[in-house]
Amino acid sequence: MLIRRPDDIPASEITPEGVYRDRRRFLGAAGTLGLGLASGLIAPAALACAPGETGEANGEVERGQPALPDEPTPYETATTYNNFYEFGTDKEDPAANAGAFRTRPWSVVVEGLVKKPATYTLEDLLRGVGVVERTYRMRCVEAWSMVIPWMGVPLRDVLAKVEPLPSARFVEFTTLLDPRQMPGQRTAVLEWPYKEGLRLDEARHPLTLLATGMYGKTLPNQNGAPLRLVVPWKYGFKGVKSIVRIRLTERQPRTTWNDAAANEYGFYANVNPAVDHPRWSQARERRIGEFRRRPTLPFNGYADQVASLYAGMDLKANY
Ligand SMILES: Nc1nc2c(c(=O)[nH]1)N[C@H]1C(S)=C(S)[C@@H](COP(=O)(O)O)O[C@H]1N2
Ligand SMILES: [Mo]
Repeated sequence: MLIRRPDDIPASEITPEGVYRDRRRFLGAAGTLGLGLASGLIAPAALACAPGETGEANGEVERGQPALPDEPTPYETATTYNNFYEFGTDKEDPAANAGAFRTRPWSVVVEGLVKKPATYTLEDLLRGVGVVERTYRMRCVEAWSMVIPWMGVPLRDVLAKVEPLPSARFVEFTTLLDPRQMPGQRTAVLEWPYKEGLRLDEARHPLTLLATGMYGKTLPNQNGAPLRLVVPWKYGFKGVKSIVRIRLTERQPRTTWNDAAANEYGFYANVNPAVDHPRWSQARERRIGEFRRRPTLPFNGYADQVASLYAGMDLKANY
């Protein structure tokens, strides 16, 4: 299958040169803490005091290890290490191939079980909806993670505008289909267009965003411009990019990765260290830019906010 095993990814790719440089700068600023930080020997309190730290711990669960900080991933890394198969399957392909992608004008078809179905211009769809900034941990199914400061609108506010009917239970999202602009769509690496879906209550959760920017700037093409889904407690593949269609349905929609390999990529895709991918463990992750692996947290560390959505569900069966 196409999503690569973590072990297939060489260290040089996991930690691009720019990140090495950035990390050295950080360690330099931390002074004599540098050695302890790298080897994991220093106490959480010392970490929280390191320059540039937010002090927010990641909720480290393993005994005897310090909580690790959630530093925003360097912008350069977050925009050059991407999964966006429409522009190629290598991590550097989207940055290399999406530069000329046209994201204006852009429209989004809203259809299905809604009171106000229409083809909305992007501007109309977002008009009157307040933009928020939220820094989220993002966990890819390939067992790496980043921390991204997003800008966008809560999906629930957009849904409130189009008014789902009482019979609506799911939301389906579809990426643009345009092989002339998206070279990856000229090969059958996935079934195009890319589709994803959420249960309506997941879609209406306040953490769920439609992102239009990151790091205080307009969303780069390789990150899913002009509009992409962000669901921080789920694996990254749920975060469908360059959305042109939002459909409210009664039945659970099909999704691209589930169609490609149902035993590997479930519809729910909640980050779950207790449910391994059939070909690798999901218990730990490599935060891009770091060397040691971190433990992966249930729901990517957002359990206190989202676990109640799944009360009574068997999350091993519904992976
Ligand atoms: N249309 C589309 N959306 C997509 C993908 C893709 O290949 N095509 N890849 C997904 C995966 S696997 C991940 S991890 C995230 C990566 O988002 P980022 O490049 O902004 O980090 O996008 C997701 N959304
Ligand atoms: Mo991913």
